[in-house]
Amino acid sequence: MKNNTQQITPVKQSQPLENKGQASLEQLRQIYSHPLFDLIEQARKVYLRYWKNNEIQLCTLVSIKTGGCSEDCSYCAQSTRYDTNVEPEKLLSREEVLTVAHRAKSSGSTRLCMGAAWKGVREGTRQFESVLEIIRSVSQLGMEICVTLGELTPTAAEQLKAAGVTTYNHNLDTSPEFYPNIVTTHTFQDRLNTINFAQNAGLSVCCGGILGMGESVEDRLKLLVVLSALKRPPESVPINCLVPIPGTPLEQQPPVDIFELVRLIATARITFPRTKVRLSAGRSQLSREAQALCFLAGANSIFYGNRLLTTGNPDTDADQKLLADLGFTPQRPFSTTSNPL
Ligand code: SAM
Ligand code: DTB
Ligand code: SF4
Repeated sequence: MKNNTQQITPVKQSQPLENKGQASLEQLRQIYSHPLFDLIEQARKVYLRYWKNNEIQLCTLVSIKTGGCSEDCSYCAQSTRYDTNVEPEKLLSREEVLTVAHRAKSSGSTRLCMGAAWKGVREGTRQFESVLEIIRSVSQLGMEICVTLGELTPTAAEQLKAAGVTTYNHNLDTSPEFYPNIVTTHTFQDRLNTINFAQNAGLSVCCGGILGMGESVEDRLKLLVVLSALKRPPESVPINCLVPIPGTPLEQQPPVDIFELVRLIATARITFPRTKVRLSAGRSQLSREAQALCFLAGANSIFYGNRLLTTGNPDTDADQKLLADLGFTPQRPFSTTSNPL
């Protein structure tokens, strides 16, 4: 789809899409294609109506099990299918994770997101029992806990909830149509099944995607359509820009256009008024001004800390300066929208 704004009328609708059921692709196309400043204005109105202004969620990522993954996700540094510079490691110990969690908490982060390079987990295995132990310990710190461990069974989802997990991260990454171009070892439906199991277990879900894998704008909007059709809207939507990993099939992908990123963030904000929209991977490649534009368009969460999973993130010093310069304060843990309507 072209960003042809010529025949498009100015934004009139100042209501978010919620309570009107699932967003249609046509609705999202219309929203997305407004003149950029009209789109941002619309998203800003929705943001101000639902969220405390100038607050941002700070989340720290920790890779608790790095590399050696059986899956062939073509963006991923941790797949065994590609010759990347990531060496497989074993599961971190409870003590190692607690050290990171304490450090994250004292640096102002309110959510610990623990990621594992697994196809999935099931109840009763030694590794899963160890992860549950880690979660039980970290949950004593008063931080929100997010985990991303791949596919779940219904019982594993219930056990995660019982251990203290706040949110399960499982990204759909792109449209159902484009998905087979980037992954062949599992299906889009497999991902949806896990999201369902997580929601059925009472976990909130963090689910988003990656821009810049060769998908079209239509694919990005179709992802939002699918997210809007979930039983409950995601608690957070991470919007990642591809970090091209040498050795993967996507290593040569060009960077995402900043205005396409801003448009998608604004469209997500309008589609999901009560959802945290996270400006996720790829922030190191964005200027301070570009990031400010993303926040103006409705992003209200970031990964905070020098590392993502296997790649870099802006230094905490640089982020603290950016947030201070913008007049932002960190959101408290377990915050939801300021407007319960
Ligand atoms: N194995 C689990 C899974 O696939 O759900 C959890 C870890 S996986 C690395 C979590 C998410 O990180 C992916 O779904 C993808 O959205 C994101 N991700 C991974 N590599 C990325 C990259 N190179 N650039 C941007 N996002 C990436
Ligand atoms: C998400 O949406 N992005 C994070 C987190 N959820 C797990 C992961 C980003 C990974 C970026 C590439 C890397 O560091 O390996
Ligand atoms: Fe990477 Fe997760 Fe895919 Fe494994 S399942 S290759 S860790 S994105």
